[in-house]
Amino acid sequence: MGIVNVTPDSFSDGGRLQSVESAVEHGLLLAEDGADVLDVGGESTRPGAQDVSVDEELRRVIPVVEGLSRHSDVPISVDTRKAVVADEATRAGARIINDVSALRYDRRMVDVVAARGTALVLMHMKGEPGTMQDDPRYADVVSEVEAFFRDRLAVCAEAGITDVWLDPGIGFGKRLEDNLALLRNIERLAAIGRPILVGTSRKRFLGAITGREVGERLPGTIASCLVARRNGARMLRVHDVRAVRDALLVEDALLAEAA
Ligand code: HH2
Repeated sequence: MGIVNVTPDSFSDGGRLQSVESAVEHGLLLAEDGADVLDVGGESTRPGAQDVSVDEELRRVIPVVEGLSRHSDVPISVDTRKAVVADEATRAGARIINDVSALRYDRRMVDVVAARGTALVLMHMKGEPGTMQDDPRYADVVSEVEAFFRDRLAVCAEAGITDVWLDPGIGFGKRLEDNLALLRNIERLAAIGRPILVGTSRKRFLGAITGREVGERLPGTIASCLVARRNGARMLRVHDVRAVRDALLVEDALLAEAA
């Protein structure tokens, strides 16, 4: 899954069309690099991030989804917590809703996903983006995330939503040890019976391990993606599709050789 971020500063007055074009262009490059899904997001959910209004998010996201679906057959996912954005995005061509709140932020989201028949990503997050990194604590993080998924899947089942992916939400209300425990135990989460998506790309826990700033976390990203896949992840949400894909292909070749 290649990340197409539609960032606020690229939407300052006058630069809008150019920004849509560059986001679409970036997405098409990720598709060329081998992305199987393009994840378009107009709201940063980084720790401490502020909420974005519905209108602003629509303004950022919809033209990019339209542009990508016009120029590419690669399935488009929309990273949003808002039902209106999800609804408009699916009309514009999106086929997957990636809701980092797992249907908890906007109570109309469940109806939109059910009515539009899209696939859904349920991501675990403890707290809200604004405050989630303020001293998160777990008795047993893997069991808590597992229980959370079972609860959210029950909501989906009741609404008739069946095409569901699960994502442990690396960095979303998690300490370093929580992120590591989840990545080590993906198989336990996969045993629930749904495919697992994992997003480690350039995240802070990689900086905590390596001491590297965000722009220098590709090696850490690659290492974490290889391990996540070996532990059972079926999809990896990354900025650097080409580099991660190369690493996966080399690992494939080496493991095939050894077999
Ligand atoms: N991480 C971010 C955003 N959306 N969605 C899923 N399913 N899993 C993730 O791990 C995930 C996600 C990270 O936050 P953001 O601030 O949007 O940064 P970026 O999109 O550049 O990764």
